Amino acid sequence: PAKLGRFGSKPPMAGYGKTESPTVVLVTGGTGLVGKAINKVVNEDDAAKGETWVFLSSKDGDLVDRSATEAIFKKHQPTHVIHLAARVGGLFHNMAKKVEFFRENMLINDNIMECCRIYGVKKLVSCLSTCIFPDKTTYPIDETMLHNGPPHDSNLGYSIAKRLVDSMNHCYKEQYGCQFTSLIPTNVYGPHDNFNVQDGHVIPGLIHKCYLAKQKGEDMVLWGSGTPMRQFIFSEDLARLIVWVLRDYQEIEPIILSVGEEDEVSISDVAQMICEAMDFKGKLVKDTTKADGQFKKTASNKKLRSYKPDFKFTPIRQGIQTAVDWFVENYSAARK
Ligand code: NAP
Ligand code: GFB
Repeated sequence: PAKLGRFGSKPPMAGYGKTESPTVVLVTGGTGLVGKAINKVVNEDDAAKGETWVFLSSKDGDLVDRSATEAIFKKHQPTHVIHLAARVGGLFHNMAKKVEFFRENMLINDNIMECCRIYGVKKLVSCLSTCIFPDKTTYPIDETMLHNGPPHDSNLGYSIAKRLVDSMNHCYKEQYGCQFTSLIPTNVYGPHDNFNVQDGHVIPGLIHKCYLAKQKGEDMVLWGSGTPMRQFIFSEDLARLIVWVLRDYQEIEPIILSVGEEDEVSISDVAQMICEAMDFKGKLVKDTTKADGQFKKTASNKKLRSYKPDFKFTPIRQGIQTAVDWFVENYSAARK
């Protein structure tokens, strides 16, 4: 049988003994929460032997800037791109900076898509998020509902920029035949997260607050009512799924990458798990003057299950313990 190509089941390019150009995978945002997890997974993946994987940080170039982006593509000549780089933040950061979340992400995404087209990238995989789905919706949410109404106002800027990626993936395919697709992760957590209390997401924010409360013998403050519901995916599970999307998922349509609806937990439940993982014996108090944001955004992973029925997710208690242990061990170097 023809030797299978590294990516997917297509054999190497046919004709005149031409072989495929060597695989160069460019990972934008390669130094963040998800990028670091992909780096770890790829280092343990035999299929990546003989491939070149480049993990970018903003130090390699500001992707908001078109010429800096072009210079990166010129230098690395990627055959595949996993596009993670974005202005990313939790509820409170999004509420405070809607214009910047829109502009920076829209500019980054436009630069990446155009450079992928110009440099003939064989496949581009971009990241959306379950928080960009319509706020007024039926549950569970699935991939077909992405544009069925306005997103929750708290992250309007971020959501509009992200939704444009899906719309433009279809335009690039129709007009230029580009293989551009996107994935829709639910809330992600794990080592190398952004633990900044004001700007970060809930799990790293609560881990940081719990650490400080324990150290100072003070109460730990949970913002909002604690009643909102979320599905959380451990970063290394998401990383494995992203590599699978790059190699084997052939659709232009987005695919939700999330634990099942049955794994949805409340913010209060998560706070309790963090206290236990940190062995924090103090009081957990709620500051209900702070926003709750979306009450729920329950996503279906039925489409993912149709491709990968046996994929095993890390149980949330185990994932939170790993994230807590990493933060305690790496406190000085952690983003906070
Ligand atoms: P992160 O930890 O904040 O990492 C962001 C990465 O993007 C970093 O490597 C950062 O570089 C880079 N970056 C930011 N602005 C840049 C710029 N202007 N030019 C070049 N690089 C830039 O983010 P993450 O949580 O890994 O998120 C990765 C992707 O997943 C994003 O597209 C995000 O929208 C999506 N997502 C995340 C979540 C979540 O809960 N975290 C949920 C759904 C979807 P530096 O390290 O140099 O700053
Ligand atoms: O992860 P998070 O900030 O963002 O979670 P979203 C916010 C929820 O956790 C709200 C509660 O219900 C908050 O009231 N919460 C409790 C806290 N304590 C804290 C805390 O110390 N820090 C934070 N941050 N929240 C985001 C979107 O929505 O989802 C982003 O805004 C992104 O764009 C992300 O896509 C995945 O889950 O509400």
